[in-house]
Order: sequence, then structure tokens, then C-alpha cells
Amino acid sequence: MSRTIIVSNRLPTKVLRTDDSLTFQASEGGLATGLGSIYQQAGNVWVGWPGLFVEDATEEGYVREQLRQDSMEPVFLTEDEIRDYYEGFSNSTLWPTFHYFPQYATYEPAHWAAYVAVNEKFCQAVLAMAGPDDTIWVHDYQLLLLPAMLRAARPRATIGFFLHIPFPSYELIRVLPWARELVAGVLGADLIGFHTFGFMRHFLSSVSHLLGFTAHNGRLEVGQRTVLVDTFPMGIDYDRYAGAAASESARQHEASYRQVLGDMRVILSIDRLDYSKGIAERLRAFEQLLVRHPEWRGQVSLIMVVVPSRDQVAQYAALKEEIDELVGRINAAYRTMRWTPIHYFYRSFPLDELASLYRLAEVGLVTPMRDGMNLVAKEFVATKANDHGVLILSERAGAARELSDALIINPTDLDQLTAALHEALVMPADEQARRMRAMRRLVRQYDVFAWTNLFMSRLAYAKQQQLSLDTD
Ligand code: GDG
Repeated sequence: MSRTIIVSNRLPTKVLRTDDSLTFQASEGGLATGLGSIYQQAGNVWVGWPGLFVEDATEEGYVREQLRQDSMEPVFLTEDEIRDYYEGFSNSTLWPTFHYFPQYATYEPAHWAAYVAVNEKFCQAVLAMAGPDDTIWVHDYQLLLLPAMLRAARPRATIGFFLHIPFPSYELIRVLPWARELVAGVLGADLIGFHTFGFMRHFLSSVSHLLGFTAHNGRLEVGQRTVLVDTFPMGIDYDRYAGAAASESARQHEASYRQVLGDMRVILSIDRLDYSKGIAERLRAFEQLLVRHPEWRGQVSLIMVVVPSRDQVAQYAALKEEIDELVGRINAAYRTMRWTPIHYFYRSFPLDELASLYRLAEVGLVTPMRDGMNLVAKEFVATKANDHGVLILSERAGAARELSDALIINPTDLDQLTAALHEALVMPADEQARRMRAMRRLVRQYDVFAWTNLFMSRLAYAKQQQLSLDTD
């Protein structure tokens, strides 16, 4: 029987150490939800790091045993590996380069060596359970080398790869000393997926420049193999977000926030702490709105949720300080006894509270400098059952390709962003409804389950093609 093996840096369950015991916490992330239907089927499995440094072999055995009961296979990583492969090469070399922040990228041979070694470790973990005909779906930038490693060991396996972040222009990737190896690593897959056509185009251009293969109609001939390349814009679990927003608990949270906020109008901003998300620029635009349109003072508040992330990496710590400073300065300059311009939270919220914030907000402000997709934009839309609300969306988020009824802005254009904030606040209800309805239909139809099905059926097609080649 052929099985499906999902591989990503993190497992959909996180193991936490609390005092003297371990707790297993399921992830609420979109990927975990979308792929849940696959890896939990009989025989299938998800391979990844459980987020824990194990203390000894007994603990390792225990964690492995527990996770296996839920169709997960852990790859245990050491603190050194996490420092060099994850915080190092993945988040200090690839992430800034792929998000067009090459000035933040480091080029450490030791980090590269760890990246190769950990990809190899993942490869061994997958091989330990994969048969020659199994289907393997590898996710994201931490595992770019894995498809080729798997291919070398299992020439007949069906391998899919999906990149969740942007693929940059060749001019950026060529700066990396290891550009060729990275692109060749991905080419081990039978099907390579991106969120947008633009990312796919950049990838194909890099393949052509670095390795000399040219694509025709989304097909690359790589030696004896055909590699399919395509776009699969990821969706969200629409029902989950729409349902959470309609829940009694979200209503109650909203009512209690309203007691404090009164009829204050609310703009909402939610992100992981990351320089790619344009958080500081967003704050400057909000300040400029208060300067250029003083009529909004005392009328509008910005609720800003920043979820702690990667705080071991220097740029993230610096960004946190910049945001703290900006929020402090703006609030100090404009606040009154009854009005706080920015309600700033540096932590994460449970889903029902998050949903109540989406409900509360009239304006969703999503202004990344670069973003593979941006699921927050889609979640905001999914919660607007009454079609009231305006999404302001960066043209450089993958989501902008689909959500063209948002107010699309260039996040570096402070004047445009300020004008969009004002426009959102004065937009007539019928225009809001028209735009929101169109976006909501799209987000509901192309949800994360549709995305998974599309990728898996395209991968099955790729497998069929290889089989017919084999028998020719
Ligand atoms: C990468 C790519 C691509 C946020 N705060 C809370 C919370 N969240 C959830 C959101 C959303 C998720 O985190 C963030 O997803 P994004 O898509 O916005 O961003 P990344 O984490 O950077 O993800 C991105 C994605 O992969 C998928 O391919 O879209 O471009 O960078 O789901 O709701 N969830 C809860 N509390 C919070 O406080 N529960």
C-alpha cells in the first residue's frame, strides 16, 4: 500500500516541558488543520521537530511513542542544530534573502554545514519509514535540500515540495554562495508549488540561470525526469474562523472589549514579530493619519497584536525595541484620559479572543513588505459575516493576487497608506459590502482543504506521468 508522508520543520504538535512533566500541545496553525485530513489517515505520517530538546534516551523514547500514537514521527534536534540550522541558516540567511532583506543576511559556512546535516537527518527519518512508492510532501524553506536527498535514495518515490514564503528574484538568490545547491535540492521533487505566479517565475528564472534547465508549460526536463511547477495559493479553514467569530464566547469577549472602548472605531493589526511584516511602517502611517486628519483623534484606535517570534535572532530583538519605542512615543503624544491611540499586545491570544478582535475591527491593516501569502488577511475576511469592514492589503503579500477587492497599497508609500486608512474609515457601507462579499466568496471557496486536495491530486498526476515514463 502506498502511503503519504508529510515533512515540515515543525510537527503539528509541540511538546512543552513544564516543571517535571511534558505536555503535548496541538498547533492551531493553518498547515496543521489543512493537512490533518491526510496525515491522520491510516498508515500516513507527519515527520518534523517536536520543539523540545530531549534530556536522555528514555525521554526521547517516551516522546516518540506518544507522538507515534497520533501519526507523527519526531526528528530530534540538538540546541546546536537549532542555533545553526534553524536560527542560523534558515532564519538569518534564507528568510532575509527570500524576503528581500539581504542586508540582514549572514553567510556562515558553519550554518550551511548544519543546514545540510539537518536536512540529511530529516532524510534519514523519512527513509526509515518510506517505501519505494510512497508519496512524500515536503514543506518550506528549512528543507530545500531534502527533495534531492530523498530522490537520490528513492528514485521512484513521488515527492512534492511547497514553498510557503516568497521565492526571490535571481538577483537576490545569486548572492548566496550556496544558490545552486539550494535550487538543485528543490528540483529533486516531482511537483514544486508556490503561492503565486510571480514566485514561480522567479524560481524558474533561477533554475535557468543557475542550472541551465528551461521550463515549457510548467514542466522542467531534469535528466530523465519531468518536474512540474505550479501555483497553489493557500487558503484557510474558513468554517473554523467564521465559526469562531460567530461563537458565543467571541461575542462575549467583544462585548467586554466594547465596554472599555465604547463606540471607538477600531483598526486591527495582527502579525508575528517580523521585519518582513511592515509593522513599524504601519505605526508611522497611523501616526500620520492622526496628524493629517485630526478629526480622527479620539475616534479611532489601533489594536496591534504582535506575536513573539524568533527573539534569539538579533534583528528581531531590534525590531521589538523599535516597535516599543514607536508605540510609546505615539501614545504619549496623542493620548487623552479617555482615548488610547494604540492598544499594543506583545503576546498571542487564544482563537476565540482572536476572533473577537477580528469581529471588533472595521479595518484590517495588513501591510507586509513581503509575504508568501498572509493568512491574517483571509481570516479577517472570513469573520465578516455581515460584510461590514475594509481590508487594507499590501500589494507585496501573496494574498493580494486573490483579494483584489481590498484597498491595495504599496507599504513603503506612507502617503498612500495614510490615505487608504482615511478612505477605509469613510467608505460607504454599500461599497464595503460589495468588496467584502466578493472576497468572502473567494476565501470560502478556496479554503485550505481545497488547497490540499489540489496539490495532492496534481502530485498524483505527476506520479502517473512518471509511471507511464517508467513503462515506456
Ligand atoms: C508563513 C508565511 C504564509 C497570529 N496571531 C495569533 C494567531 N496568529 C495566527 C494567524 C495566522 C498565523 O498566525 C499567521 O499566518 P501568516 O500567513 O500571516 O504568516 P506566517 O506565520 O509568516 O506564515 C506566510 C503562511 O506561511 C502559510 O503559507 O501565508 O506568508 O510567511 O493563522 O491567525 N493565532 C492565535 N493567536 C494569536 O495571537 N491563535
